[in-house]
Amino acid sequence: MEAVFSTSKRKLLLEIAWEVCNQVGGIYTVIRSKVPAMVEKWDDNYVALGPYFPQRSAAEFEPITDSDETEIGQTVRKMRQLGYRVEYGYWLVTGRPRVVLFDINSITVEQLNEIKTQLWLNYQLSTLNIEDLVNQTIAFGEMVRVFITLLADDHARRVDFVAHFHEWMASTGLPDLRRNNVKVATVFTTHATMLGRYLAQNEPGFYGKLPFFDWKREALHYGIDTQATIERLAAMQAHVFTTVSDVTARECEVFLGRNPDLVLPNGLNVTRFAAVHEFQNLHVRYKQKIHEFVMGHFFQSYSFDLEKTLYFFTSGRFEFSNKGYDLTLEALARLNYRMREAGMDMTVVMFMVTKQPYTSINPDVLHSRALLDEIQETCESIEKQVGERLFQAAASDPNGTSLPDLNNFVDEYWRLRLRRTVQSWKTKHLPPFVTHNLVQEDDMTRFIRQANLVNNEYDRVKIVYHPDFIASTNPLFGLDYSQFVRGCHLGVFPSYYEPWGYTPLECVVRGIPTVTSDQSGFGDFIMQIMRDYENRGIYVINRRTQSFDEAADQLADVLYRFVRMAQRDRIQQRNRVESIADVFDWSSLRSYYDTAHDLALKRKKP
Ligand code: U2F
Ligand code: UDP
Ligand code: G6P
Repeated sequence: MEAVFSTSKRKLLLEIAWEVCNQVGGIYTVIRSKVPAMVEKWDDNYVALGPYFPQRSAAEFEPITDSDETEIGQTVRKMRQLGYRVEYGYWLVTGRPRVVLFDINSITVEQLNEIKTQLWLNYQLSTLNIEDLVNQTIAFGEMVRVFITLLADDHARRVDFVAHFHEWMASTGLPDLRRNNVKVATVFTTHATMLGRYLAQNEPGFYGKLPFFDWKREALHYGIDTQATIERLAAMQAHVFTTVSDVTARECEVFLGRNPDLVLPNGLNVTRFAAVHEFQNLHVRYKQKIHEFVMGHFFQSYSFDLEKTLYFFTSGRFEFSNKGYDLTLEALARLNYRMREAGMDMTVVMFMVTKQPYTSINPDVLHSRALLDEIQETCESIEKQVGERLFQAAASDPNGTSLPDLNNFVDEYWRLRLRRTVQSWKTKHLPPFVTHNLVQEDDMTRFIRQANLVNNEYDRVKIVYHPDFIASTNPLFGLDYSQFVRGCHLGVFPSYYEPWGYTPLECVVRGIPTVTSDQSGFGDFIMQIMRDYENRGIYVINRRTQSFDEAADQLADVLYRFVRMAQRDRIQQRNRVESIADVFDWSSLRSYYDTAHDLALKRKKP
């Protein structure tokens, strides 16, 4: 018998995801940030597979044009000869791995129908009335299957292949790879369960009911039978099945019929500064930018002391209760009450950053910002004029005893211009709590109104709901998301449903303290590996055993303690947060992936 999987053979890893060269959500962050650590171990034997969308891929893909005699190059040619459109090249991200991208339009409607028929006959996978995205993923899954089959048929004698599939969207071809006994060891990672995401959002008391859900009935009820079945088939058929946290592992048994073999926590490509204080300097620099926004947004109505202002934020997709936006607003209303009762002179500005349909940025918000910029320019001109004239006056003063009256150095023109601009800027209206014109009212605006967090002058907690992700091209902040995070004081993410949750982790590696929850994969992980996490600026809200009301109180307590900290303590806390960044570097966390790949190879062995 031929020894197909032997320890002495070269190993080659294929990592397959819908989000390779195609950013949709957090999975892109997983794959992309992990590349450098993967390439460090696998070198040329690491190849990513993804879909090809010319517009989106263009910016991060460079084709290989030379003749390429590697196994991958040969297989790409073979697929092209069979009539498939396949792109082959480098993914232009740190680590620069090779990628193969499949143009799903090369699958004809007839072919797609035939694939669906086979999926039904072999696996009772129904694909009636599916949305177009599912059609696309079936075409993608088929091309991945053909590619891996050709690759393994031709080269498995000399190379051990491991194929690591992420999410159902990459995995429609996985069951056939097993069925046809293709010589490849398979790993499937789910980053959430389709059913968990839907049910957590729609079923009150989701976690209590978890063991009792009938997956099929719920899948049909929510119209996600196809997706849920693909997910289930992939989980059952893979040699090794994994997920990203113990929290999600609990759902897998109920919804996918298999307990994960391993949990693979998510990391980041952490780059720390040689000088420790550098990230503190960046905090001040970007905070200044946020100050500018806040002056433009609020000071036309009333002002407050920016030296005594703290910036909190939350961010993520618009899953109102899953992401804990409801809890956050409730806790802020309580914080506002307590701060007012205590007569505090601190101000908290809370940014709610998410994505909702809008028609434009609110023109008043833009206009106010523009006027503030004009005031700033006028002040700079006055400063320059006064400076030059003072210098001349000082140099020509025979005695040099008295400081001249600076008012005399400013032209009438500038005086008037400054007065006019400031006057036309001031308004009696309250500063709006949403920066954009939304297409319609949503749960966020309703809750803000209901909690009466409408930016009254006497409120100590102000709200800025920014229904778009932050990008440096956005005129309101002029910061990219990562700079914005650095400029803030605290990230608030008390999620109810969150398989992992990158946003609190992204705070930690930038030295910004953060709130998370024990129902999020990240929060659960931190509680397992660290005892003094709270002392290090990671606050975990108990959403497992507490009611909404109790959790809101706990969060309000955390926030209230935070606003009473002295600046010195905040600075030290940021140092402590940042010092744990390395724990989440992929160079430490890759080992979980290594274990999964080794286990898959072991199980595949004849
Ligand atoms: C998880 O985050 P995701 O990036 O998967 O979250 P989304 O991008 O919103 O995708 C959610 C699911 O929706 C499906 C697909 C995704 O897994 O099943 N989907 C879709 O139906 N249509 C699309 O166009 C795109 C996706 C998780 F929620 C986080 O907590 C983790 O941090 C993250 C990384 O592990 O994975
Ligand atoms: N994010 C962003 N710009 C923003 C807000 C969020 O790029 O203005 C990113 C954030 O950096 C994170 C991702 O969106 O990487 C959200 O990932 P998370 O794991 O928290 O949730 P998911 O969307 O995957 O459920
Ligand atoms: C950093 C800087 C300090 C600055 C402080 C502001 O630590 O190095 O110079 O005073 O940030 O901290 P705060 O929490 O008030 O934004």
